[in-house]
Amino acid sequence: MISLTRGNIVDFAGDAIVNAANNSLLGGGGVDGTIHRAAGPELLAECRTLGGCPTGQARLTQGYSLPARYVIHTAGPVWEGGNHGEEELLASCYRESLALAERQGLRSIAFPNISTGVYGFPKAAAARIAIRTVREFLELHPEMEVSFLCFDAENYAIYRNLLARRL
Ligand code: AR6
Repeated sequence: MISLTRGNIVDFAGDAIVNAANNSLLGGGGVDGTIHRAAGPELLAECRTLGGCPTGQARLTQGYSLPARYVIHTAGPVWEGGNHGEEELLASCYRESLALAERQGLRSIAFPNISTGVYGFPKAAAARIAIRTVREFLELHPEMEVSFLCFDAENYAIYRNLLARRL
């Protein structure tokens, strides 16, 4: 099942939220900074033990002070014009995050719009990749509940239109 919500991902009270992190996993701005502030300093302490995360892959931590039980950290691609494997790397972020959740027995998971902030990925293209990749995964794992958690109005409108049109 796919749902769409406009809001702040740190308020999501399901099994896991996904963090749009960087390769260091040591925090940053945007949604990453908000998640670290809301989770508390234990999150950074656990992230320090992980040794980073290659672009397109995902790592699991506890959620600490967050309502969500776990955080799945994924490093999205920086948009460099589209000819540097950005689309496949972004799809990989969604696929690897879902696979990690499924291996852990987590059912409800919320995604932010990975790479569409500081990393500059065009929002409509990113949304199409996110929706397609999640739908493909849900065909094999229909028990999973995936929320797209849009913070900004532009992303929310893009997702609402794409999900309604099944494109
Ligand atoms: N809840 C949900 N979505 C949010 C929130 C929030 N609280 N805050 C922002 N967004 P960005 P990136 C949306 O820049 O492009 C960090 O410094 C925002 O509107 O957070 O993947 C990391 O450490 C946008 O649509 O992530 C990395 O260095 C989306 O989250 C770098 O930024 C992603 O924006 C990652 O850049």
